[in-house]
Amino acid sequence: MQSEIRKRLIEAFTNAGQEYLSGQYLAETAGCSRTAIWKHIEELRKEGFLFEAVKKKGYKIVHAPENVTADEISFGLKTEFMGRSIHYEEKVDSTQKIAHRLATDGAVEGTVVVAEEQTLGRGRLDRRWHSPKYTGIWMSIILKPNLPMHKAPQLTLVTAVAVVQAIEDVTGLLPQIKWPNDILIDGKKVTGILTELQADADRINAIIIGIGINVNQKLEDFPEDILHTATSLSVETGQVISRAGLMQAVFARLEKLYLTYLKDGFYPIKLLWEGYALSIGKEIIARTVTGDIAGKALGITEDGVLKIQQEDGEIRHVYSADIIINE
Ligand code: BT5
Repeated sequence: MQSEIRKRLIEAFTNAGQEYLSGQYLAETAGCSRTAIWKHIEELRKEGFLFEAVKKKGYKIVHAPENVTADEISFGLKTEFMGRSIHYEEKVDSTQKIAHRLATDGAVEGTVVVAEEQTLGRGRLDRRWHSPKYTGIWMSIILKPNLPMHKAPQLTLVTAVAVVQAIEDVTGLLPQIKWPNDILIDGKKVTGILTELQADADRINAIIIGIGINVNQKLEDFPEDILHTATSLSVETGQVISRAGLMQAVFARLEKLYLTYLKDGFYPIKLLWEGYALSIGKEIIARTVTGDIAGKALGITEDGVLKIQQEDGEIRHVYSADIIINE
């Protein structure tokens, strides 16, 4: 776990902007001795932070490192609770698994599990999510909304809108959403979202939102089976994208949308979602576990359920499926 003191230091430096902070001030803010502050600053230096130290003035951060550390994700983060508690791992089987455990153990809302690499990244229906080292964002966010269980799928859509907005903020690209959980650029998948539940009777105890974003992979990094269907932000922009910066953007956008959703319900999110949706108005096939449903995608209901109009005019509601779009 990230040191609580370093977290407070990063927060103080974030708030200070370009101002210097004295050792005395940092010690008071972080609640430790000045000697301890010095040691923590050394730790941050080892992680890649660069400080400018000026006699009688104190310290200022002049560079935050590129590799993703919990400290770097915290530096510059301006949310209330989303991403405020970060559980960082170098290598895990799946961040979902760890997040489930933390949620059961009482992790606070907004806690995030991030890993540099996943050996068994999960998709839906036991499919695999390819999560190679250092190149993507593989993370699980714990939310604890007071909602009935049937509303949980709406949070997948809330998250999809937040990720699209964050990608747009950071790269200028304009991705689209394929119901329910794929984010595509020019028809290729750049992000997958997996929402899992911990529930008691009909109430949600915790919701674990897994987000996988392909950030800095090169085309040749993708394995054969997804080579023609996947892309990364770096492939699309020709640039290396800061993963920590993008994570911060996701946290900021998600916090805002999630609070709107809790306050005003799904309707405002539905409008945004439809603005980014790829399949609305198109002829599609929804591949469900009980068979295919073909027809025109009309939109989503108030609950986030996909509406398809069949050739015979009947309107079907689809709760879970893979969508194939007939271009
Ligand atoms: C998803 O499933 O798209 C949800 C993926 C969620 C991954 C995150 S990473 C952090 C967290 N921890 C986890 O263990 N999981 C979550 P689905 O719609 O079932 O799509 C899976 C399919 O996408 C696979 O069968 C492949 O065809 C394709 N795929 C796998 N890895 C990919 C990648 N990196 N980029 C694009 N497509 C991929």
